[in-house]
Amino acid sequence: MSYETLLVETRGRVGLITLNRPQALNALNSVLMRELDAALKAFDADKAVGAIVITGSEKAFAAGADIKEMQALDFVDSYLGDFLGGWEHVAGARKPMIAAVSGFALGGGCELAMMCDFIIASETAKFGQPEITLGVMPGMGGSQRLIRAVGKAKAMDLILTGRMMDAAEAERSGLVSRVVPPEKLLDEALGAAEKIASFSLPAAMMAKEAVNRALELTLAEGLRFERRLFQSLFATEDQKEGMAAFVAKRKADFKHK
Ligand code: CO8
Repeated sequence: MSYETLLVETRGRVGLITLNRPQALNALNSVLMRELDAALKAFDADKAVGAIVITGSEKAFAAGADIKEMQALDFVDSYLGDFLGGWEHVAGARKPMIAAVSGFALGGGCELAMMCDFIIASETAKFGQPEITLGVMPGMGGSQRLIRAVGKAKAMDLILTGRMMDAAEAERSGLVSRVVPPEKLLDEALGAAEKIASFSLPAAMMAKEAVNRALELTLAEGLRFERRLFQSLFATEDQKEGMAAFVAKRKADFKHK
């Protein structure tokens, strides 16, 4: 399938999606949202893919929602059409998903990066929620996911002032897991994704599910949920293989990759 706003390919067992609207710094319009949803669904369904990387260009991961597209929207159209509602499907991708961020990740771009399971940033990355400067506020999860990632003080600072934070501050704040030089970004993200894809896919997907549930459940319910998933993995051949390989001092060869 070919896309108008994305480049989609596989590298080994990694599905790589490159946002590709260079003329608009990868601003997220409705075509891109639909295409990203379709590409993620295709990777989720593809047994040859064990993890996904989403990236942009060197200058911009994505400079936010497409301001030119949404400028003329009114409330009734926005409400009846559930404007931005489709992004929940993007966030719902089931396989592990890494954002590789270089340059601007602003507004919806920062929110898209936060929909991924973790963010690897280049030293040039700049994160922000500048919606306030446009007379609006975050609408794709920024007010909910940013506070969970960086805490209330930093989230309020970014959302209320609209300022950008650089990669070093983002790493200090816990928004990104690694910062690397720009020329190493894609290799670093692909390497991490390939590593994840070499493990048992049911284990990786359940681990992702459990970590994400931690944001929504009480500790007691989260621990119970985790334990049930953990116990269920003992029904897989990959648990037998992983533990047998450890005991035999050899590399595990997981069946459900
Ligand atoms: N929407 C549409 N077009 C954009 C956007 C955008 N968000 N960002 C940049 N562009 C376009 C510019 O209009 C310009 O096009 P043209 O050449 O036709 O004028 C081109 O991309 C290049 O941009 P600049 O010339 O501005 O490049 P600079 O290097 O000078 O500046 C900046 C880069 C600082 C990133 C600047 O472009 C900028 O401030 N962009 C807007 C950032 C912003 O406010 N983002 C938040 C948008 S609101 C939002 O995301 C709401 C989230 C809630 C829902 C999300 C749903 C998807």
